Amino acid sequence: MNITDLMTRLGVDESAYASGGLVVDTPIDGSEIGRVAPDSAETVEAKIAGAQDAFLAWRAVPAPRRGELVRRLGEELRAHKHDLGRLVTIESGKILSEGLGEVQEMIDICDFAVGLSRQLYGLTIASERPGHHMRETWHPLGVVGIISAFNFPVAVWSWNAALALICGDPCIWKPSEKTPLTAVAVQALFDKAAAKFGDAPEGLSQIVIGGRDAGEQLVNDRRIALLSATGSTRMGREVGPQLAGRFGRSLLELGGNNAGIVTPSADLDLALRAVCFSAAGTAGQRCTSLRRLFVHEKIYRSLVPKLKKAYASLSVGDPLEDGTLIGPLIDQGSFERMHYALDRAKAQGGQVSGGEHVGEAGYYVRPALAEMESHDGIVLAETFAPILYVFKYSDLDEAIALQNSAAQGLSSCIFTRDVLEAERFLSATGSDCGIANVNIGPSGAEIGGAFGGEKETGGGRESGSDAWKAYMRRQTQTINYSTELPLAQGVKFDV
Ligand code: UN1
Repeated sequence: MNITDLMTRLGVDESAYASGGLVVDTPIDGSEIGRVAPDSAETVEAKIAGAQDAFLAWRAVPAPRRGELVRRLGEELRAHKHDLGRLVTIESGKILSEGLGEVQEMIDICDFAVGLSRQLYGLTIASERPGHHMRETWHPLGVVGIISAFNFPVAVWSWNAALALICGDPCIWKPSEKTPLTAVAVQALFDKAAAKFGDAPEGLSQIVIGGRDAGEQLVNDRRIALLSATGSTRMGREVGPQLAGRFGRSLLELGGNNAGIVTPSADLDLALRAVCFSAAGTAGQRCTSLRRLFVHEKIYRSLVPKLKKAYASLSVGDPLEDGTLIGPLIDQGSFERMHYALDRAKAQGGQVSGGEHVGEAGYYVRPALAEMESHDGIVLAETFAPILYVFKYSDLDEAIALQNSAAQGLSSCIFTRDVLEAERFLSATGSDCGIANVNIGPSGAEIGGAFGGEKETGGGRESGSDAWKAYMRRQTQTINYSTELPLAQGVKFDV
């Protein structure tokens, strides 16, 4: 697959992707699309030092001016949406509409961050002491490390980087080794925006190409004030304690095992479409993908056969082609893990339909449904593939309890037209996830809300709402504008 024209239009020099030790393949047909040069420990060190220098300058630039850089980044993304979206599809295998959607998500967070750059509000607080006042001010934090996964190769960077930049923090990004070309292209767009901006310090946003060693270097370096890591719970279990050991801040976006509940009052046609998009779409490779579906016994027999029929009709194939709904899995490892999970589901007594390998080159699969009797074993593991485990339930409380019994707590949803059921699901005793939806699937969140989840999902929040606070340090300030020195809590200390 020739990507030279695409890269040229994105402003990437051939030397950045045509030679180097890391070979990049497209999951579309397994062919080579580029080679990038991995960083060494020395180059990573130099990049961290450069980012730290950039921090000392950038933190003093007024936040609305920092916002101007992010505005320009958003403009570059708008102008190159089609090319970058296509590159996302070629490198990650998601269908073109989703590749473009991912770039739109980047544009959206840039817009959000630009507005935020004129806010970053603190509080003023009443002081108990006469002639005093208190306030809370948010200051830039330091260098932000970003480790991202293959499935959202560019959007997750932008959720972090757009906020970090307006908050006064430089970024160092280690993309997935499976998707470095999109990162190289985004870096070129950032460089273009920075050149138009004028006086952005060198080293404000950089990429590091590498695997585990490069990631660990970021994790262990005290100059990385915040490390935002997206990936498996296994990765988070290593990264979290290492960061905690040096009192570094972490923002973890780890695994999900997202569930949906379909109640008897649900609009079944709507639920069916939402389930297909969220469970089979993106070939089940979103952290928000729907993996477990609880269907009430009264509607099980009308919904599940329809779902099977819809699944059989979903077009699987080249993600660049119009009409394709499901692209390939990222690689052979994913394919093997999917089949391992389906074998385990069958061994647990599950009725499996779908899951077959489709086509020749590339790991294309038909999405699978597994009707399960027991909610245990493989069902409790996150398999990054289009497998939907389906269960029959009779009591809503029982379905919510089963949903919450997964170790992860990212996203969840209920399909119902009964306000009591919807509110019960959203209440303190309902879903225990970071995201809870009514009459939409668990995936496809907008950037305006805080994104992330509880329990083994890691607890981090990125993107909208007040997620920006993770990228700043809070300072409580008390100012005495009197000539007296009254002490708090009535303490007397007369000298
Ligand atoms: C991810 O899968 O890592 O909510 C992120 C969604 C997207 C983001 C997914 N907006 O599905």
